[in-house]
Amino acid sequence: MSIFDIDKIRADFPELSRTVHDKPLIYLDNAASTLKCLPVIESINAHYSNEAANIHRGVHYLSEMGTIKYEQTRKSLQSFINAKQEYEVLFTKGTTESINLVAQCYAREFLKAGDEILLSTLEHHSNIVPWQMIAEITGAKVIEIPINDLGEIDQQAYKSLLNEKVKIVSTNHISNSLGTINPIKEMIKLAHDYGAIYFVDAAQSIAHEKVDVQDLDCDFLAFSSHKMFGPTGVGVLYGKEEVLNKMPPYQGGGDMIDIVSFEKTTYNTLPHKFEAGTPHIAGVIALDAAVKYIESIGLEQIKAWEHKLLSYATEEVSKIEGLKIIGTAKHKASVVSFTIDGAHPHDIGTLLDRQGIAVRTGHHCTQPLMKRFNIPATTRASFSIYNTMSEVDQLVAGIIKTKEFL
Ligand code: 7TS
Repeated sequence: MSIFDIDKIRADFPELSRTVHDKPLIYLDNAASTLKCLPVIESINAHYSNEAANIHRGVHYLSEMGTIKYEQTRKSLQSFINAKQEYEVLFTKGTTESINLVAQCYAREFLKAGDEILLSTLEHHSNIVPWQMIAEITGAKVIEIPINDLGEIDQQAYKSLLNEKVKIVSTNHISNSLGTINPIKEMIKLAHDYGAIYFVDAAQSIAHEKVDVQDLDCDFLAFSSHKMFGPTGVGVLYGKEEVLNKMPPYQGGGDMIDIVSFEKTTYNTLPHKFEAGTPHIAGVIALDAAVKYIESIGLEQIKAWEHKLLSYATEEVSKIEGLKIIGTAKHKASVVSFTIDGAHPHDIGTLLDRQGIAVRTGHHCTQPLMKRFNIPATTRASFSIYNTMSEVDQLVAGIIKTKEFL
């Protein structure tokens, strides 16, 4: 698609034509999960209607065809994130499981008492709690990298926290609550100068920004299919070959073994070593359709459109009296989080919902971040490729109406 054709894109997402409370749906909860495009829906339907069978173990036609398609998604993802090797792309259940896998198989194995793990205030709970669980077991310490009032990671503080005891730095690429785009390439280089490995939580960037793991030089990177128009229950963990090879397996079971005996079991090579049991076959195959869909539009075009939406939404909501945007970083993705004087976000969300507008309200699984801004919650509108300027206008009108009601 050479020209960004919003009508054509909207037609690719059937859910956009439904109503909610008798109003046309305005879906602004894309940071939580995106809607699904037709090629993904058709892929799921085709698999279960005509192609269902287990993979990696049968010699029969359907099993072999399923294996080829499943492995095709790995190839597409390798190229999508520019991984050096296909087997550096592992399938998981989602970003959360990818982080837990690295915490369990890398941190638990290699960290000892006194070692340090740096995480920023911006992190989602899934990029905090797994590390805390491992810190408790190993005696390592989790240390917070602070942010400034704009919601940007304090780079001076980051530099001063780095030392030889730091073994892992883990941050998101883009904050789910505020939309801050973090300068991870520079941060990764600094971590490597001290011999630490860097984990990138790319859950919020994968459908919005070009992610190139070789250019970033990150050691691990994770994302979820459901935030990039793909099915739920599928995620990706990228890891550098040499690091993945050092790690013990995550779960034991079928597919991850080489030879099993009661005396001694040996493990399979990458990527199978980390993929025990029957995976979400239909979901992984449909993820290929999602990757190809994003590529057919192009991340540069996606970014440009979403940036227009962000600028317009920021400008328009800022005019509303008593509304305060939380997160005003210089580099931001299409997320507008806000509070309104005298109105609880839960009430704002409920009243917007009555008008067909889906936003998320709450702490967005970032309680330390809410504490940093001294607020319990925000209302968050997060945009995707199929949103329009007219929907921004309706959001603004909806907020004004809600304010009058409250
Ligand atoms: N990391 C970030 C930055 C996220 O935004 C999320 C989900 C996760 C990790 C966890 O991803 P999962 O697919 O394993 O659940 N974020 C959100 C959100 O902002 N609203 O709902 C889920």
